[in-house]
Amino acid sequence: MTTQLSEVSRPARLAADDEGITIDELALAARNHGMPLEALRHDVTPPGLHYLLVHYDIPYLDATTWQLQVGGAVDTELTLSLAQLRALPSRTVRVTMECAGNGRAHLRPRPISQPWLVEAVGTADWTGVPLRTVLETAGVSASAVDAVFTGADHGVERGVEQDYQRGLAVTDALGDDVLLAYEMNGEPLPPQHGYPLRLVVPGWYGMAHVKWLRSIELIEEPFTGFQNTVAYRIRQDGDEQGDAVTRTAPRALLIPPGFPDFQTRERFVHPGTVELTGRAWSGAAALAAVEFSHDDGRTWSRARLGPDDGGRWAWRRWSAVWEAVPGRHTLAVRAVDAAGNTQPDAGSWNRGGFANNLPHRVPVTCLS
Ligand SMILES: Nc1nc2c(c(=O)[nH]1)N[C@H]1C(S)=C(S)[C@@H](COP(=O)(O)O)O[C@H]1N2
Ligand SMILES: [Mo]
Repeated sequence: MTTQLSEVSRPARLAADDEGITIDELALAARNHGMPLEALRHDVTPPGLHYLLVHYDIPYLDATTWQLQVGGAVDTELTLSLAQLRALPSRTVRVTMECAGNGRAHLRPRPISQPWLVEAVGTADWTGVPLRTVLETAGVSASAVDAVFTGADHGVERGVEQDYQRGLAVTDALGDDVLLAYEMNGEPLPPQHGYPLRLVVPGWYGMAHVKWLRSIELIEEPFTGFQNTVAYRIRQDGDEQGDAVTRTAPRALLIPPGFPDFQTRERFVHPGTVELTGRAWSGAAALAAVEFSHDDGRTWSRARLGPDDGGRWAWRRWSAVWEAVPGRHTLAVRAVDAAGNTQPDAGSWNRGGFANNLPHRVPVTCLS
């Protein structure tokens, strides 16, 4: 047995054609739960139903001694307590957060990692201090290019020991709605969602929203840490550099209609008019439309979009009507954004299973 961690990361494995979910994937899935799709009914996801993703262990932090360090290429280094952060002017932003690996378990071949179906999403009202306020107080040097956010959690990933760390370009870090959040839905952050402080970067996939934040360091070269340059890259081959995973692609989800079978989750409805509803969002360009199909994507029609009163970063409700007739059907939905991007049937496969957005398909049996 080796007791040395390697200096070089190994690429994540792809499952063999007929390989079922492994015990390692099951262990990840049991720790990192998704949001049950019926919870799409809530504008704001109730606590405990929001999806969860923790790479290592949830740190046990004491907010009375915890401090945030801000340093590196700044005029004045800062050390801030939670009380000091709470005393600054606050903002609340409603944000739909989605893991970059959402949908991974549907890909063929399947990248071995957290085996999400499509439920790695949730919407919360995040309250905190605009990151810009803290950065302006510290005075970011003109030479700074990236801000590096470090969490209090520590682990090993593909052979490399590390703190969870992400770099974000200074221009993105100074964005209007980027928060250092200490509340989720009006309550202190739960331990699993980053207590006492996390970063929230609206419109970006989950990996950017660093939890259990303990330091922010401004650096003068682009950040080359693991989570930016090794993980979270869109690659076809394990050894190419690939493109960074950033903002969310459009996605619509359907609340599975009718009632389920306990073991298989197969859905049943009775014949007649079925009201279909769900949510859709897009981080890169604003959501423009949702399309619905009752024949497995052969024909599509426009769904009705609900109000956008949750703001730019929150999902929107959509609805459609389906006249169910006896038999087996596959319902499908897809979102379209203002830049014309939609959810392709093929072509979003990549080695890590990131930012893939196949249309959501739900098989339903209409009883006679
Ligand atoms: N410190 C730290 N921050 C983290 C993570 C982590 O493991 N450690 N996971 C990231 C990933 S991959 C996702 S998808 C989101 C999940 O946020 P949530 O668990 O609050 O839904 O947190 C991100 N922030
Ligand atoms: Mo994630």
